[in-house]
Amino acid sequence: MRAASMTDKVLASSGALSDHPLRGDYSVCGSDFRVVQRFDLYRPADHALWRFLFARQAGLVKTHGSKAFRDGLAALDVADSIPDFERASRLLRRTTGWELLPVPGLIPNDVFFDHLAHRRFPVSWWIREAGEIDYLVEPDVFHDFFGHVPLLGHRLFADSLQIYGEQGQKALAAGEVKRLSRLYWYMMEFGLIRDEDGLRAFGAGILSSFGETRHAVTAPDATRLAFNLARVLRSEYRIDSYQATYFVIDDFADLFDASRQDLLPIYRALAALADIAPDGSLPEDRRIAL
Ligand code: HBI
Ligand code: FE
Repeated sequence: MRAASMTDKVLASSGALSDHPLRGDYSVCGSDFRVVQRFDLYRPADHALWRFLFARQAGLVKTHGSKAFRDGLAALDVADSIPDFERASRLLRRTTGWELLPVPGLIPNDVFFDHLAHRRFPVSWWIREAGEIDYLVEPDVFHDFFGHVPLLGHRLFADSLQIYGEQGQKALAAGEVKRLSRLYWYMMEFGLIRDEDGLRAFGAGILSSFGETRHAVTAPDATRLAFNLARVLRSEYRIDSYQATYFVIDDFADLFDASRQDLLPIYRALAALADIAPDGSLPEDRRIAL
């Protein structure tokens, strides 16, 4: 495929991003969107930016991140420079059978789901510029690696993510990707858990964000609801501000069990019900107190 048409395919399948060009180089990837992680193109300033972001975020993760995330992060041992995806893949293949796949950035839904269903996690290989430390439109290597990769070493989370990929393929066929993507958003990106340390974050969108980590776990004005699959599948989300509502699990088994449901009948039942605004509430919502 030509580079221009690959970019078009990504934009067409993601919707929200069509008003700015994608920054990755799509001319060098195959139809699976894999690229080579070009270590020779990282400048010293890129590694320095990684070290800065890592140190700042690792400190917050100690007090705000779930135990599973902290353990996974420590095992990766990537504080000092932009990580080598091959090295991390060797570790993950032994623990949960996952591997990392370098990509130019966002990839189309069908390709994304196929990779997840086969235990390949797509990771943007480039890092943000120094002038955009705290706000970023497309996922870079810090978001993708620091945020998502630690939990790929956790058996139940890793299995849930593979099943999400399979659910994605079914949702594509059923025209239900928009609804399913709310599960990814509110769990894989913005999930909270009550673990042995109390209320903690495990979602990548939270734990790769300096500001949202504290907001999600401690802000009195954020709404935290007990995880409920149907509630999540009805809930709209915003991509341009902190989340107004977070969902809380008690165990990764909650996510695993939800991921395994036959979702087609649930989609059908929900079609008759209104979506819920990001800051909306229902009488039956179960709030989790701080
Ligand atoms: N591509 N690289 C990348 N990372 C994502 O998280 C991603 C994607 N393409 C599609 C996508 N996410 C979502 O739209 C699906 O989960 C629905
Ligand atoms: Fe992400």
